[in-house]
This record gives sequence, C-alpha cells and structure tokens, in this order.
Amino acid sequence: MPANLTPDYIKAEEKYKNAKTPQEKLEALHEMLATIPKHKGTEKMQADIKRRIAKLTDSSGKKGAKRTDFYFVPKEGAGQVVLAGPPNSGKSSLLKKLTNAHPVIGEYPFSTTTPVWGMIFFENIQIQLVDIPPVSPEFHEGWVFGIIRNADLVIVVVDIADDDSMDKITFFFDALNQHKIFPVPESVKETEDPAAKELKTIIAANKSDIGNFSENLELLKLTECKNFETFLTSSSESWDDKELKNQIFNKLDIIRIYTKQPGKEADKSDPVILHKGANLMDFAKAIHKDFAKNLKFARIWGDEVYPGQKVQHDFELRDEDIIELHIK
Ligand SMILES: Nc1nc2c(ncn2[C@@H]2O[C@H](COP(=O)(O)OP(=O)(O)O)[C@@H](O)[C@H]2O)c(=O)[nH]1
Ligand SMILES: [Mg+2]
Repeated sequence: MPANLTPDYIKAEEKYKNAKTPQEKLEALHEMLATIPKHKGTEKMQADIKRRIAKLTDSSGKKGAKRTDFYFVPKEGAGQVVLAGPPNSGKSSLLKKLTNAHPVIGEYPFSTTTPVWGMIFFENIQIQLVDIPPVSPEFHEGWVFGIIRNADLVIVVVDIADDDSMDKITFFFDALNQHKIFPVPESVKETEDPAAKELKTIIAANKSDIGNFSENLELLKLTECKNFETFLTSSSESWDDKELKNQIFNKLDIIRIYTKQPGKEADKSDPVILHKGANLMDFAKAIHKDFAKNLKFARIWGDEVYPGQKVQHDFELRDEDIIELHIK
C-alpha cells in the first residue's frame, strides 16, 4: 500500500464504513484524520477526510442546510479522559482544578451545556480532560454518549455529600448500558458486537472536603461503583490531586519513549507516546515510515536493560526507555 496506512487507520476506516449515525461517522472520520500517516502520499486522502468532516458539521445556516446538534471533541495530547455523571456532582469544578480550562461552575444543575476541555500537565506530557453536560432522568443530551464512547478513560464523578447519589449513579450506569457502553476496570478487549464498547472507568467520590461521607461511600459500594477503583476527590485548595493524576496516567496504558542521537543526551521534553506492549518497530514507524523500512537495530537505555544494549525489531519497550535508532 503506497500510503503506508497504519493498523489504527485501517480500524478507523472500518469503523467509518460501519457507522450508522452522523455522530458515529464524524467520530470515525476524526479518528481517521488523527491516525493517517502525515506525508505527501496521503495529502489527497487527508483533504478528502477533511471535506467529509466539513460536510457533516455544516452549520453555514444556508436555507435547507440542517444544523447538526451534536458535538465531537478531537483528541489532543497523550489520551482523552472524560468527566461524566449526574448533575452538580462537581465535574466542571474538577476540570478547573486539574487543567488550564475555565469552565462554567454553577450551583444549579445543567450549568454545562457544551463540551469543555483542557490539558492535565502530567510530568512531561499532556492529557486531555473533557467535561460534558450531565446525564439524569430529567434530561440529557444524546450526544454525550458519543463523547463518552470515544474516550480512552471515563471518570464517573459522584457527589458523596448527596444522599441521593446512589439512585443517580444507578441511572447513569443504566443509561451507559442502554447506549451499549460497558464500563470496565482494566484494559479493554475487543467486543464481539461491533456496536458495543468496553470503556475503562474509575470513580471520583467527589466533594470529600465536606466530610461525614463514610455512610454514603458505603452505600455507593452497593451500586455498580463497587467494580471500579474509587478515589476521594475535591476541588478544594487543600486536596492533593497527585494520586488521581498518577492513576489517570496508569489507566491510559501508554508508554513514553525518548529518542537519542549517538553521543548525545536524550531529549525528554517531547516523548513519543505508544500503547503499552509496543515494540521497537512500532516506535520506528511512529517516527517515520523510512526509519521503519531501513531499521537495522537500536540501542536502548532503560530500567530493564544494560546501558546501550543492542535490541532487535520485536523488542518490547517500557515507559521512559531511551532509543538510539541505527538505520541501513
Ligand atoms: N464543597 C465542595 N463543593 C463543590 C465541589 N465541587 C463542586 N462543588 C460545588 O458543587 C456545585 C456544582 O459544581 P459543578 O462543578 O458546576 O458541577 P457539575 O454540574 O458536575 O459540573 C457548585 O456549587 C460547586 O461550587 C467540591 O469538591 N467540594
Ligand atoms: Mg458542569
């Protein structure tokens, strides 16, 4: 294939072909655009994907042009994490606490009406955190499920100072299941039903600064929340977000790989992000298709190897390995 398409791109294209709704089509197109190798050979294809995206999101207001009433959040950074749950649980406040974003925070429910996102600065990478409108029996936007489904990780935000949280969270999980989204605690397997999506999930037991929450926390364990790791969180000044940020990084199942020129120090400011389990060849492909084609071997520096160890194409990489590529 002249364009050297990656497995991720081919998967996204497959998803596009099987998409039934405009929302699903749009999601797949954005994934195609994110995963298509960016070089001269794919310029036409890139333009074509962009044209199809523009067509689907046409909001020109022309007579007869139908305005789309759904949203999509293009992925940025090392992973996309969504804050979801019932109204007023503190999703927007957590976005503000954890990122550089400035969402609307309201004492009233439904203060968030469109997706808002910002970046979490975690060590030397950025992780995208997305805040969306709530899901509740009174009202919710259908498109929020499209955004949840597309995330790499969802944080379900529960107000543990609210005695009604148990019912609200049960409704939330039921609504996910109705949309064929199935929360799972650990890494995701491909589902047999292509419309079903397993989604990595953790729980933020929020507003923990209010105190006196132990009874509600016990009650939550009677709900679906019992299956997931639960973190006490708060948007208060005194709450330390370090543990949650660490966990977000861990759950994304990504590794950071640094490049190094012979005889020089590695540049650790801009790592290549790969899925856990990726090998040397995956890394070379991520840098450039010509590196992959002409790769002879590499030297590696890391925890599990001796400094400068020579490794071959199928060598599995670990977080923070430093690689020196040698090409033919
Ligand atoms: N005490 C306390 N109040 C919070 C916390 N997080 C949010 N709130 C309050 O709860 C209300 C709803 O917050 P918001 O972030 O808009 O919730 P959202 O609807 O889930 O986005 C606001 O009045 C916030 O000030 C928290 O951690 N502790
Ligand atoms: Mg909000």
